[in-house]
Amino acid sequence: MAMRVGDVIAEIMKRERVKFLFVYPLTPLTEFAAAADIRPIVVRQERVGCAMADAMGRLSSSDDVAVFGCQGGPGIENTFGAVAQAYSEGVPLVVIVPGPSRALANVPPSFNATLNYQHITKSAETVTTPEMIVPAMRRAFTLARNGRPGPCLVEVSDVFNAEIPSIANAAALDYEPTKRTLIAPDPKAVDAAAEALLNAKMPMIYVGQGVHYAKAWNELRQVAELVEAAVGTSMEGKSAFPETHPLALGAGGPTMSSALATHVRESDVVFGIGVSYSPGFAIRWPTENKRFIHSTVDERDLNKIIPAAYPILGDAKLTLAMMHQALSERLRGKPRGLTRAVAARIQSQNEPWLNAWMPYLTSNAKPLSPYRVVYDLLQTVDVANTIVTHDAGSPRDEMIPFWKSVTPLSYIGWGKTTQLGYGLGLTMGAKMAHPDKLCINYWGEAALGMTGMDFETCVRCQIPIMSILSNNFGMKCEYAAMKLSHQKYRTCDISGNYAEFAKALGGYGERVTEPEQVVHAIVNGIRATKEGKPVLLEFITTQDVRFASGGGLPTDGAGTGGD
Ligand SMILES: Cc1ncc(C[n+]2csc(CCOP(=O)(O)OP(=O)(O)O)c2C)c(N)n1
Ligand SMILES: [Mg+2]
Repeated sequence: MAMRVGDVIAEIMKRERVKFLFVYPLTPLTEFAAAADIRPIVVRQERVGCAMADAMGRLSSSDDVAVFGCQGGPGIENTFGAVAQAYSEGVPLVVIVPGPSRALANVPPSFNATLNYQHITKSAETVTTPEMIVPAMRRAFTLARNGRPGPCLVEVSDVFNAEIPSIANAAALDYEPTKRTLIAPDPKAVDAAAEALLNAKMPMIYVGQGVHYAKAWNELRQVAELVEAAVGTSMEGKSAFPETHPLALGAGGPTMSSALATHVRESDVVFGIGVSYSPGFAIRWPTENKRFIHSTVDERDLNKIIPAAYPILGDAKLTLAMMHQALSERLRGKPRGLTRAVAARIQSQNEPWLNAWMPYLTSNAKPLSPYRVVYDLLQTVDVANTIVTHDAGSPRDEMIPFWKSVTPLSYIGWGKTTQLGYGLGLTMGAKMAHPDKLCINYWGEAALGMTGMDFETCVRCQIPIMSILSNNFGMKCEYAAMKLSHQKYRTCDISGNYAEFAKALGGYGERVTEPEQVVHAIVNGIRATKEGKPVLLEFITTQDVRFASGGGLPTDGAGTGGD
């Protein structure tokens, strides 16, 4: 007797605490996983299954790296977008795919995944002999969860069913679960940064996803409260710091609060912790009269966009703990009593801004204001026990400044690349990771068009998420850029009744047109999720394009959101 390659993969998955196989047929892995009591979740398209695995990795801070499997050729071709998204966001993930036969791996038009995935994975390798599988799996899980997390590809050529003579049974399989090991920063670099922070006139802390992966939430709070600096986050870092805290500025992408925008402009020292300072849909940092402390685990982030006056390479938790100590020594363990003034400054910057937005957040207009939907949602759900994500387009820009996260990893932020439809799979993965929490994705109907059919997976596999659809019958953020084609050929319009769609697939659907129905529908939706039904609430919203771009007011000009 000997184990086959597929049996060994399934056994290794179990040892790596993999509970589900997110999968689209046909791959032999589905059968091997089921034989090992790992439940396959069969989705309707690859992007969604991969996004589910992605969410599991994120929400466990990479403790539980999840696996996605699919067919070679069309399956792995169709998975490309999802892996590219995970790579850009720095998300741990292992993708296992059967490859073309060894004989034809380099003969066109065979799709050679190992070659084609080179630029969107941390590692991509082909297993061509049965014995290679164990070290290949060990490498993939190790790389996925260490350093800057990311997706790793294992392409198994025609050896899935081959026996490994040296492994008679599971007891003979020499495989320990891989570990995450941390890189501590240079104490001198931390010391210099602490000095700079304390000498700053208007310091701020800018928090990225690295704080989530390092589970450094407590350390972050301790440092913020000791140095008494305002704290803003990237979209990925959202929920790393309670957004109701007096020192909180909120999260920023294309849109943000006025206080965050003001601090981005005016701070003289910015302590970026667990951030990449990447371009794209992230905050664009001015660099004049500003010095940046840049803490990251990835040396490729340093001096990528902003000049790093104080580079610190290392894990965010260790960095913050050392920073706390360095600050403590200088302050004799006590804050300087600045908190009240800093909090008052933040409040005075946000007050007129929030007052200007309040009529939209509480609007009684028809079609509905999307801000009213977001605001009512925030007032109605148990925020601490809810996991939320936005989608690309206006939903992201409407949600980021106004949703106030209070617990770590309760918001799945993204936007390094912005693939419409990503949010659904993330929320499905979140619900599988946290069945007791309310899991919500907020999206538009163009996003729904990309992945919406996987609402059927929610029904079939009993994944009772709550989808909040802002249906404005068009790609509202694109009209301004597509004027002529729209005028001549109506290129921006979209149609459909998605509450009916949800019902037809067996879920709970409700279409909402009246402002006074909004809360009611949300309450109905929450109840349905508790009864085990996936929910799609379709809010008919305005095409009005007002966004808090760069901390702006609703009157600052229309059509300035990103896409
Ligand atoms: C896969 C993909 N293709 C194209 C885009 C560009 N894009 C961003 S938002 C958007 C339209 C969004 O429309 P909708 O989902 O209805 O949201 P709305 O802005 O109307 O609320 C498009 C085409 C994208 N982000 N992702
Ligand atoms: Mg739309």
